[in-house]
Amino acid sequence: MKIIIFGGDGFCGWPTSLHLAAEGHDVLIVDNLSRRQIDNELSSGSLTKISSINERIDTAKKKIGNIDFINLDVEKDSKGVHNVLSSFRPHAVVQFAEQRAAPYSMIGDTERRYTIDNNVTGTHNICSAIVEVDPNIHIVHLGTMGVYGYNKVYGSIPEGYLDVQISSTGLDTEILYPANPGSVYHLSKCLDQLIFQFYNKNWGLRITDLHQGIVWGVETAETKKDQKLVNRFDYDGIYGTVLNRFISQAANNHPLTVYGTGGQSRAFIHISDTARCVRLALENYDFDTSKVRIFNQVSEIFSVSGLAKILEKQYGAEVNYVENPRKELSDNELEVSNTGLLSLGFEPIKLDEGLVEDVKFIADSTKENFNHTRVLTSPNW
Ligand code: NAD
Ligand code: USQ
Repeated sequence: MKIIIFGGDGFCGWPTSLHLAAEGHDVLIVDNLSRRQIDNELSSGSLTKISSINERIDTAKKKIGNIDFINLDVEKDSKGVHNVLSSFRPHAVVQFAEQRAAPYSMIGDTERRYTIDNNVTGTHNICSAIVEVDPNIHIVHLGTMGVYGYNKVYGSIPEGYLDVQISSTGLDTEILYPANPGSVYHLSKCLDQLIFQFYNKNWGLRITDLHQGIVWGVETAETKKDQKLVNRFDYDGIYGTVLNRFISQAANNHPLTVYGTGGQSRAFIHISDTARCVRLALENYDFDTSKVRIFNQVSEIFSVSGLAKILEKQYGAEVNYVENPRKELSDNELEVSNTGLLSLGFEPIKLDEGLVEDVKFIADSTKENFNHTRVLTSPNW
């Protein structure tokens, strides 16, 4: 299959591109390298030393499979998006190319506007160009569990749609799950959902939205094949996500930074499973297109304090409860359906299987890069 990976230089996009190429697909990465730019802006790069995109692609061509790269901004250059679709003629595209950090999106006016403009317009440009070039191209988008909010108000969280009864008429129907974002970043993903709903309704576009939980881990079978293929690993207070932060903190004798009570429950998935799930969604493209297909791309639920306790017990990490910089529930229960991907053959990696290896990798390879002053850098909101 010919596949364009928008955002293929990022934390999720790079290992997914390698995995797809390793499985025999023909992959074209389209990325404007803005994430590397933001590393410079925040002075807090990846803990692993990532190669330049050219080194990555040259190495991947030798060691992995068919893979190429084009530098293009999907938000600013709509013509470029159109051109790359008409020249490469993909069967499918994967949309990872968004500003993905909730804290970054809450720094101030510039970052709020950048996140909405970049994410919403970029995603819309892709949909609009697909209508023109070939409406049969399957769009796979990385959404987030954060579109639902994290609570059990409507019971266990279903895959995208909620069964409801209209009280005035008694009608039983299905609606898009009520959006409940917790940051401007999460809001951008809620807006993406409406774009997909309309493009599916009006032009019948084939769209899969993968509402992914928090990704943890760093290496996959493919990134391990050469040091130049290593994945990025964010640990700072803006781009670092909770479990990877805890892993790097445990490996570097930094107290684990539990925000607030640690009673926040979230869904998690290992980076190798991100790549596998995206492949499953791409390869199983023959589905009912009367609505957007939505899957919850998650493996397990943990509370933040529960994760801290696991690392405390296994690695002797010290736990530090710090004031929560975020506006969020201090405690929540969470239950999430993930039957869609399971039915396609997804076999989730569990935390205890991957954790030891990831902590060891981070401890062995990144000690000199860990900067303790980059850990508590989140803005308050
Ligand atoms: P990342 O920041 O590492 O990667 C995003 C990539 O997109 C970067 O390489 C960046 O340069 C590129 N990009 C951004 N805007 C672009 C534009 N306008 N044009 C071209 N390229 C652009 O983020 P990630 O962690 O790999 O996340 C990828 C996707 O997965 C995001 O949409 C994110 O919302 C979603 N997601 C991530 C996680 C997670 O824990 N990392 C969890 C759930 C969902
Ligand atoms: N947290 C801590 N300590 C930390 C960092 C975070 O206690 O050092 C807490 C936060 O307060 C929050 C939870 O951990 O309650 C998760 O925070 P996070 O930074 O790991 O994740 P989040 O901001 O939700 O965003 C990440 C990705 C985003 C993705 C989302 C999936 O950056 O792209 O969409 O996870 S989900 O959370 O399921 O919506």
